[in-house]
Amino acid sequence: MSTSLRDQQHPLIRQLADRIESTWQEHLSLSPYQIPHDLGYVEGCLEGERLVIENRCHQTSQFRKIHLELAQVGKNLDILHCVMFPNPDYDLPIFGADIVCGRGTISAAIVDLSPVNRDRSLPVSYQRALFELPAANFSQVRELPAWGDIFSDYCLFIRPTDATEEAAFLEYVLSMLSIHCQVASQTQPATSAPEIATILAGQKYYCDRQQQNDKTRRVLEKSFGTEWADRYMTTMLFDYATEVVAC
Ligand code: BLA
Repeated sequence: MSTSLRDQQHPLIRQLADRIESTWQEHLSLSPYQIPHDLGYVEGCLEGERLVIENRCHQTSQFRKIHLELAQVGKNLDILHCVMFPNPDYDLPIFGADIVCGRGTISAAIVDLSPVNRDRSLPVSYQRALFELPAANFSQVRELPAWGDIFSDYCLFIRPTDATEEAAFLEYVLSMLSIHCQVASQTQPATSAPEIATILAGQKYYCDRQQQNDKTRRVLEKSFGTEWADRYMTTMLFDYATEVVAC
């Protein structure tokens, strides 16, 4: 993927994309992940709005799919989307982040480590590290939508109001990501079939909920139509495993 799209995007998106990738490179041993052949770089245009999407994916022994997507709609809407799907035999939360920027202003900036185990709580190793993070104050905290019951107590969902808040959001995302990469690297796979079945079900629930985000769906439908948008949301953004696949 060329870096041209991110160079045209809001500086927070550009900086976060660069630093997410360098954090992955620092902590993880990345292997290529095969993106469906027609979904790596996508351009669509319906109703006069040109939508460009660039996807980068990797995998590691702990993660089935590590996905960074940058998208731009016309000149007015910039999007960063990032999700790390653990392999279903690892009891790890799902890291997710989304930034939506309309006409130069960020309306939504969200990041979370979302638990998928039976009681939907983060493992103690995460809680201990996250608890230590310096609390940042944001003046506009947004309310989660109804489908947002997947998010943890550490979820940050804000509308940053100035450059200081943008920088604080960036640092929070990177701290969370770095904790995640470090804990994940030290985690052993689960062995019992019931444990793995619970993780698979938790990951499916996460994806089902995310697929209910009508705001994402509408942007994709406007440029690509209903069928394509549905395929994209279920196979590229929030696809889930149904069994453990050996690497
Ligand atoms: C909101 N996501 C949005 C919005 C748009 C998109 C236009 C509305 C912005 C606003 O309310 O201010 C669009 N997001 C996209 C598109 C893509 C995308 C088109 O990623 C990809 C092509 N969304 C995620 C992930 C999370 C997430 C990983 O993809 C969280 C970890 C959350 N996005 C999320 C939430 C909202 C949102 C919670 C607010 C939804 C609402 O208020 O109804």
